[in-house]
This record gives sequence, structure tokens and C-alpha cells, in this order.
Amino acid sequence: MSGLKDKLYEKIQVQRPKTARLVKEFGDSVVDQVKVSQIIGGMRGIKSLVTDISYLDPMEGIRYRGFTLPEVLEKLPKPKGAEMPYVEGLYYLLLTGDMPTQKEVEDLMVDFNNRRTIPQYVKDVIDAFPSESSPMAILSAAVMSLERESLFNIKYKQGMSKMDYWDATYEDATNLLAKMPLIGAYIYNKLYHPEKGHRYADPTLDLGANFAYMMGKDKPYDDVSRMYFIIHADHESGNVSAHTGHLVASSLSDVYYANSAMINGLAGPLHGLANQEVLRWLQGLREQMGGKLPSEEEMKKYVWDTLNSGQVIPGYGHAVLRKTDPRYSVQREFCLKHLPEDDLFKYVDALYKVVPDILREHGKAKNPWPNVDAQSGVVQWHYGVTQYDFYTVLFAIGRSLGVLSNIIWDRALGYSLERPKSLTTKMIEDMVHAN
Ligand code: HAX
Repeated sequence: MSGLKDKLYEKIQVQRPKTARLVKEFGDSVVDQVKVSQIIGGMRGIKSLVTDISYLDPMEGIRYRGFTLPEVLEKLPKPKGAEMPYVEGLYYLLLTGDMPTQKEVEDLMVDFNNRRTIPQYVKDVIDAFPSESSPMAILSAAVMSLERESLFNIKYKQGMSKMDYWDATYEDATNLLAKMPLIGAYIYNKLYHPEKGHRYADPTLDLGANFAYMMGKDKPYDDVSRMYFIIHADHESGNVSAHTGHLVASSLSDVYYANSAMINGLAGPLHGLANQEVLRWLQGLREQMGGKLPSEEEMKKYVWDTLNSGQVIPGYGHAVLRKTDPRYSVQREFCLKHLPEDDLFKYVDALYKVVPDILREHGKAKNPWPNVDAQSGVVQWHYGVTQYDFYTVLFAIGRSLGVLSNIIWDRALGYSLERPKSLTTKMIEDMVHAN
């Protein structure tokens, strides 16, 4: 057992009786009421999921295990000379709630590195896709092809005890997490740089640095990758990607099925695809402007034209947040430090000055402030990842950390198969008219 797995098992033993007691002694206590607008409006805000891994406060933004993003970035151990922490350390924190020591993270890094080879058949699956395919579709299929490796499946068929589900799930999840960045880099090189070929992983490098190496990118792209994977890791459980992963896993489908489904949910333009939509939209503006920075009036006109044509402003608004997303702010600070003169960064900055007021005047969006996606494409573009179709793949690699950590805990605490109840429209009409 790695140190992380021992620690996780200790935490599971402490948590199991708490969850069991809640159900046994307080199972009938009421936590929330449901309105018709919530049922028809995508179950918005209904308190019906439980996770201890992260919590999203509408005004403050995300906390991982009680830590804000700046705290996570400051307190997690870092590789020597790096500005951003080990991604492996975040997995430790998400799973256990404890900040790991340098030694604990370095041990975990070795464990990850031992798990990260991708089998040839996965490369064959990726290579079989035509080059104009969506990288998200390829990623989902590549993860799916790995399903035959699932230890959970093998052990389940052998009659594994429910108490051990978490263990096999931990093994599957950690194997998959270690491989995700390699799969991502393989897809990138196949689609966008076939002339360069593929690099083998460097066993001396941590997850973020090895990803940068396999992408063919120099420093500080290792720090960009670490930052990117860490800030995208989790956003509590109700967002489409996290919820999809949890839902699929609730039927005891293994993590390969669940994470592939999570990737498919992330690929929608209202969710993870928004980061590439921002870049596509900004490039449209840049073309209109012949490359020059628009004046405030020109910027306002472009925003209004988008709204008046019935489209949303990508990268703005949020289902839960009601202030600027701290994931946006973390990246903005990175940009101010490393690329203040970047052309696109100036566009994003100029947008920040006009969009919130316009959205308020437009009067629809409940949150006029930018979300994570408004800023993330700019950082990638600056370091030469200009193929914006790929950005959601990067998001998916990060999001896998949170989704898979949650699934391990779902199994440890024996969370049930999800099965909400549906009604017909007529039934709802009858209910409201009867009141
Ligand atoms: N531009 C224009 N209109 C917007 C808007 C925006 N950025 N954000 C919300 N609205 C509109 C909605 O479309 C909705 O209009 P209708 O009443 O006509 O349907 C209205 O304002 C109320 O929406 P809301 O309650 O404020 O927001 P929702 O919870 O329904 O949706 C979204 C949240 C993130 C989907 C929404 O704000 C949006 O479409 N934003 C742009 C796309 C985007 O940036 N998505 C990424 C979000 C972060 C994320 O999950 N990343 O993965």
C-alpha cells in the first residue's frame, strides 16, 4: 500500500460511522424543498448531493477540503524551482483532507510514474480517429478503451465485498489519473504535430512537468499545466461533469465508464467547451479589428451584437457563483506576472471592463462576472497551444482528479444508486392548481 492509500483507509474508517449515523438517526430530517422552477430549470440549487471534497460558496468561490485556491497553491508542496505545486499533492489533499508533506508527495509521484504507461491498443484507438475528429471525442474513446484494465470489474466478478469497493476503485482511479495526461499529449501530437512524433514519458518528472515535456513545451509550461490541472480539479458535485461521473459510477460502472461519461458532459459549450468558445469568439473580434486592440466603444458593440443575435457571452455567468471566479483570478495573476503584454490578455482584460455592466443592463444573467473559462485559453495560447479545440481536453484531465476522488469516496461510504423521481407536466399542473 502506498502511504496515501493507508491514510485514505484511516479516513474512511472515521467517516463511515458518521454517514451511517446520519442515515439511521436523521434519515427523515428535511434539508430542502423543491420548487417547480427548479424541477424545470435543471434542478438548479436543489440540495441533494453530498461531498466533502470541495464546496462552492456563491460569493467566495471554490474551496478544496476547506482551502481556498490561493491557499492550496501556497501550501501544497512544489517541485524544486517550481512556482506551482505538484498535481499529485492535490490528489492527496482531495482524498484525505490533509496537506501532504514533501516526502508524501514525492512518494506519490513515484507511484503515479509507475502507473503511467499507456498500452499500444489505446494508441491504436487514438490513431484510428480521422484527424478532423474532436479531441474530446478521442479522449472519451481512449479512456473507454482502457476499461478492460478495470480491477474493480475483475474483483466484482470474483465476489468482492462491498467494504472493499473503495480499494479496487482507488487502484483503477489512480491508474487512470496517471495515464490521462499521457493520453492528452498523445492526442495533441497526433492531431496538431504529427510531423514531430510522440515522446516517451520522462520517469524523473512530476505529472505537470512530464505533461509539458510530452507536449513538446518548455518552461514555464510545466507550471501552467500544474496550475491548470489544479484549478480545474473540482467544483463540488452538481456541475455537469462531476455529476455525470458520480451518476454513472452510482450504478457500479467502473471508473473508466464513469470518467468517459464525465468527459462527454464536459464537452458541451455551456460547460467545459466554453474555454474554447471564448478563444473562438475573441478571434472573431480580432479579425474584425484587423488585429488592433478595440476601443471601449468597439468592444461594447461586439458584446451587444453577440447578445442581440441571441448568443451568450462565453466565459461569463455561472449557475452557482455570484462573483468573479477565483479560478479566473488565479490565472489573471499568472498572466499579469508572466504575460502582461500579451495581445489576447489585453483583449480579455478589456472585456472584463465592459461585460459585467452590459450583462447587468441586458438583465438576464444572474451572475455578470467572468468564470474560469474567460481566462484559461489566453494562457494556453500564449505558450503556443493555439489549437483551441484542445483546451477542453486539458480541463478534462484536471477535472478527472476531483471526479475520481469523489467516486472513490462514494464507494467507501456506500452511496446509493441515483434514482430521482420524475413527474409528467400534467401532474405538476394538477399539483400547483390544487394548492
Ligand atoms: N451571456 C448571455 N446571457 C447569459 C449569460 C451570458 N454569459 N449567462 C447567463 N445568461 C442568460 C441565460 O442564458 C438565461 O437566459 P434565458 O432566461 O433566456 O434562458 C439567463 O441569463 C439566466 O441564466 P442564469 O440563471 O444566470 O445562468 P444559468 O445557471 O442558467 O447558466 C451558464 C449558467 C454558465 C450556463 C450561463 O451563465 C452561460 O451560458 N454562460 C456562458 C457560457 C459559459 O461561460 N459557460 C461556462 C461556465 C463555467 C463552467 O461550467 N465551466 O466549465
